[in-house]
Amino acid sequence: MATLVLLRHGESEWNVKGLFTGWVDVTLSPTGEEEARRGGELLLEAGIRPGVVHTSVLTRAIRTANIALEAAGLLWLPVKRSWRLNERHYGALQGKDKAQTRAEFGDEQFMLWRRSYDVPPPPIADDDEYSQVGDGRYSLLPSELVPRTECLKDVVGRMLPYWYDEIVPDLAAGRDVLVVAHGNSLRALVKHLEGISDADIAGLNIPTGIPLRYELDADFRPVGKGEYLDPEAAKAAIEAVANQGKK
Ligand code: DG2
Repeated sequence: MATLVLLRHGESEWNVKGLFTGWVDVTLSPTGEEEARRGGELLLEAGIRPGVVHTSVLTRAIRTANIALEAAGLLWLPVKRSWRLNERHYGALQGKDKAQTRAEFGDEQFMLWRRSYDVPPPPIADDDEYSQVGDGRYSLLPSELVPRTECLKDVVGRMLPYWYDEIVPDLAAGRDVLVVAHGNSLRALVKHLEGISDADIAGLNIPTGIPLRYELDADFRPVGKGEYLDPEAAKAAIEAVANQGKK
């Protein structure tokens, strides 16, 4: 049986400001750094010893992994990074205030953009200050493959090849795996793992900095639901994510 741990990065500077972030590369807030440390301590306390770590190519996930691994005494672990674990690209909403967007477009449209499975926000213009076209970290991706917007279905589509081609082989090699990523890229992975329907995934929110543990069977399917290593803290934090944009 293999152990898989999913960790959303600690609170980012734009999470604090209530801005849609997506592929914009913001760093952790001081609280986020503390959450990352606590995340590492929770791994240690639970006796979880991953053999390999996977992160997105965004600073908030990379720094969370580093801080958590240091706290767990595992800074030496091999780490693999991929844009396929990046946050969902939030299109033209990137850099916009969530509460203002909700007030301007109404609750229904706001929640469609944020949580529907297949409605992407409007695409971002290539010359927008928050566009990723020309960002050197995606230089191996043809420009037309750099997303201008994504819905969760798009994230499932670009994340799953990474799950099958990079993460499952690590699990198959007998290593426990830690994945440090984002609210929506992890929602996409949890949807796949737990077989959550397109409609029900709207109700799933992932808190920052609290490790979510799965025990997997021989086919790399969870034997039960994911368990947060600090269930009480997770409950409150999930509520806070669900309520973002309500001011
Ligand atoms: C948040 C998620 O992503 O926002 O892009 O704003 O996990 O990288 O902080 P993260 C963003 P919501 O979909 O929860 O509004």
